[in-house]
Amino acid sequence: MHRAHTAFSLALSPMAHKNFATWLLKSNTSKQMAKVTAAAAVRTYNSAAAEPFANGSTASYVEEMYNAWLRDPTSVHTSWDAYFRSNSYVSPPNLAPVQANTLPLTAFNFGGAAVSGAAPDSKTIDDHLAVQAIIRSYQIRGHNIAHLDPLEINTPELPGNSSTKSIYANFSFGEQDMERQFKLPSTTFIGGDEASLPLKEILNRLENVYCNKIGVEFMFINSLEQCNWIRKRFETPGVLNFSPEEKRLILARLTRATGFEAFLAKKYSSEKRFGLEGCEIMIPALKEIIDVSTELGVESVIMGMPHRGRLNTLANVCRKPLNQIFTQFAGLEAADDGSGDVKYHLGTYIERLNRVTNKNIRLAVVANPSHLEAVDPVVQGKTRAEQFYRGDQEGKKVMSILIHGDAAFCGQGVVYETMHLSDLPDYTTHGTIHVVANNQIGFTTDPRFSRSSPYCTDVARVVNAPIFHVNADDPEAVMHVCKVAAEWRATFHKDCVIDLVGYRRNGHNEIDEPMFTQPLMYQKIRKHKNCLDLYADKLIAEGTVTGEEVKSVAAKYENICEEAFALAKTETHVKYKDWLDSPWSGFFEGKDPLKVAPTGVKEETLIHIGNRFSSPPPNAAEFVIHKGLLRVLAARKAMVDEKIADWALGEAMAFGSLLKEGIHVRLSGQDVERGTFSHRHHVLHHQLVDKATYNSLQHMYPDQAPYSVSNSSLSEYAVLGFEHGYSMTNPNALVLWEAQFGDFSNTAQSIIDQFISSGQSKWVRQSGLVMLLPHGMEGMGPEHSSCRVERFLQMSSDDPDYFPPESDEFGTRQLHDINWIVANCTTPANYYHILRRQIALPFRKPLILCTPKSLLRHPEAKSPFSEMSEGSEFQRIIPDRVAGENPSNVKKVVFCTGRVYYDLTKTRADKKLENEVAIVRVEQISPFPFDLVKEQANLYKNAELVWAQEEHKNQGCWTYVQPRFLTALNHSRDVSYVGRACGASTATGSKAQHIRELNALLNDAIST
Ligand SMILES: Cc1ncc(C[n+]2csc(CCOP(=O)(O)OP(=O)(O)O)c2C)c(N)n1
Ligand SMILES: [Mg+2]
Repeated sequence: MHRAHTAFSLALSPMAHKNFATWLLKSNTSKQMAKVTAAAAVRTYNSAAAEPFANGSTASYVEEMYNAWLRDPTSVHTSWDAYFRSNSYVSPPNLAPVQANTLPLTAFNFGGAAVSGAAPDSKTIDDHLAVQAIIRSYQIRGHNIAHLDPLEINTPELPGNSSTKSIYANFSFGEQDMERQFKLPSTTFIGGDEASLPLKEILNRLENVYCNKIGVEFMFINSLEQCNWIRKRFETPGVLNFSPEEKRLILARLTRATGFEAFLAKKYSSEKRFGLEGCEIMIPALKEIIDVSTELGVESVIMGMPHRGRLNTLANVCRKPLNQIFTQFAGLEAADDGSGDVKYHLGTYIERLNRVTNKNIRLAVVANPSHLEAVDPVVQGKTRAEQFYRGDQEGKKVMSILIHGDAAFCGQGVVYETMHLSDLPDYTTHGTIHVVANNQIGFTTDPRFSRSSPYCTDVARVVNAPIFHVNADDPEAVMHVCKVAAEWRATFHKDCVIDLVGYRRNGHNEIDEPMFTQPLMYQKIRKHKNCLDLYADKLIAEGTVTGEEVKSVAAKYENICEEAFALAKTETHVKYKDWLDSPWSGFFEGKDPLKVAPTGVKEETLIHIGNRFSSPPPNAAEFVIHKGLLRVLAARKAMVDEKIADWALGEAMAFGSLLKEGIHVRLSGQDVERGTFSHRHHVLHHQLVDKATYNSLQHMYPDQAPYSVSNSSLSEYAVLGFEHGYSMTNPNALVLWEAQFGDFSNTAQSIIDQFISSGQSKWVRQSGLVMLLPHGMEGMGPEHSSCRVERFLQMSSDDPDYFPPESDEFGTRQLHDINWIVANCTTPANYYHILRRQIALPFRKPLILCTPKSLLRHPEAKSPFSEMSEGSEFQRIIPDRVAGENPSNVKKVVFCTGRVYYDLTKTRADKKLENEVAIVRVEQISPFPFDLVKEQANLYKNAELVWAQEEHKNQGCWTYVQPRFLTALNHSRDVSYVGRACGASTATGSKAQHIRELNALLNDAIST
């Protein structure tokens, strides 16, 4: 393994000589320092070496130093002596809780070296410090030399004789010291009830705990409590003892996991299934995590995982009916709408009794695309939402498990972004258990070419998550690690990682030939017995089971598979609905699928919301608000009194009225609380008291739904994925994600392409997520200008050549049939309505909304309350009221969308062409309002029709609207383009050029 290479080279590097172990152990730099020295010496690559003195990983060590120095200043290194003399160190009272088995050093009789009760001599102290350093070395570095690789191809080959004896010979200790009794420090639990142990026993126990089949990486954690918690779970004698019943359960589960893959291999030998062979233990591992978590109170587990072992997980962890899985191999037609997905991407949702804990449990595996790790934030968002709606504030009832491949875990940046959400107040899921199915290969690439870090799991260190590496061929070690992981999560509600180090018995998929690229590895694999056989042999040898029992368990499972296989053969269709991961029970039932609830509300409601939104907190006298914000509130109040709304007020009206109706509103994204453009100000900050805030939208009505608004981390990929996952959970919530500027959303492209645009078609799953994308060519340069609306439109699934049948339900039916809605509103009222329509619809569709920047403060971009009150509704097209009164005078109709409308009207006014040029706003671009465009064109029978846009010709809406215009006009009239020429970049960086281009397009558009 790559880790070994690093450990080894650092042990030999000159840097290694400088570390604490060399002087403390009085060792020379002999090559034969072997295991323990290697464990100590690799300190230099650990971040601990660079950490400040008293952080978690070094704190207890410092304290031990300090205690030694107190007893005898010469017993420590001169640098420590200087440090302690400078009074820089204050011994923290609670740093190292004293263990029950701790005795003062003076209580020991060390073979005559010290007399009981008398001060110990310096050799005794030195030797004790050396022992403590050894213990510490094992705790920090033991994982580097643990036997984690079942194939043993990458185990470090340390020079010389690495037998235990020769290791100790190189310390100040010799053979003669092995029986000497040493007091155990408070930072180890290897003694159990013993306060001291012979050196030999100390070394044996440490070797077993830290260098056997489990490698625990945890000493970087900045909490002594957490470090001690972990030490206790691994060091306490007997923790790895399993009862015969437990062993039989592991065997039975391993049999099913192995039998499932074997059955598929037998029946569908030429089908890709991304089998788990070489890491089958993952199935019993997941079951153990779920069992222990259920026992500890969890009722719902949401899982995300890639291709490898997915079918096995559905079958043997979720217990999805086997016949449904087998049906996926039969190549049948689908019984329901949609385009479906390949079998190893599908999701599932199951409620069942956990037979081990006798508790009901809900298990969901979230459907995911090929894009590795993209599902991670989606799972987190869904988990967070489920916790929120259950009132599970600490994550005691709902948890997530993320399963990763080794190459993807370290290679994909979204893993890091997702990890960084793990402790944020509005994004935490209170601890995720990450399981890495580490088969030591990614497709055809070896780890040494796919990562620069020693382990594939190092990304988890940034959030202080403990990492439990374990040899996947040791089922009992794996189960222990899983148990500890589940308990860790239940105790600390923080992430942790299980690194299951196995191998991949076949090629990347079952059709691939692995010998092309990994010949030596696969020669080993061919000779290697599978985990089930190894474990069965062990249990038979120790007398826990008989050979007959092993065979009968396997035969029983094969029968179950055969029966399901026969049943699957009787199926004539696959049903996508069987694979839904987030059912919305009760949402669709009894609803007219084409009836939209009204979006206008009573004027008094608008006034009430407006007044609250423009008022300081009720305790205003004590709550010091920034003067600038007092002016903002006063301006809002003046608007409410005049019954008009600007953009921020229109948005607040939408949110407030939905909250009143019991709809939870969640707005998330970078700096959304204030708003990138300082227009929103949903969270007022007390100018004198830290963390004292007021959010008026949370105080609109006593019985309102909750309002969540949260500044996110500076991520688009993970945060958009998270909000998408959030929106999947509850249809009765408005979930919005806002990009800082629209173009930054492209760093989340795979969430947009793989989930938002296509999720319903692939996985019959709906989402009403709103993406707010600030957009507009305002001279800000190539970035900060375009949200690349053309990309969203290109993915819209309405047919450019098809004019749907006209009826009263035309608009709703279009919404029903399309994959998402793309709009660019020009008025606060229309923004308000389109947000409310998201909830008024009897189904859910994602909404991609280009949102304004300068319009936020534009004096004309305001709406009277009458356009938001009862009877008003969203306008897909806003006709030209003035020109429309005398349409026969109109020579030219300019269709446009978004903020350019205001520039066009100003130019028209300047040219006094209000009667001759009509300007029609297309507010909902997709699905295209064929009916209303036709109506407008018919109104101006003899006029020239143009589409004007400020984006370059190959960008913006033109390529989407052009063919649809022709369809709407039945190809009887033409529509021509006015705007910028094609461009590679979205906008010029030169202000002067920007103005020149804008004026040209405005003059072109407004001319007759
Ligand atoms: C984002 C992304 N890039 C590339 C691929 C193509 N691909 C599929 S599996 C795979 C190897 C994955 O290796 P690992 O994460 O170790 O999982 P394993 O297949 O070994 O279980 C690659 C590169 C992909 N699916 N997603
Ligand atoms: Mg792999």
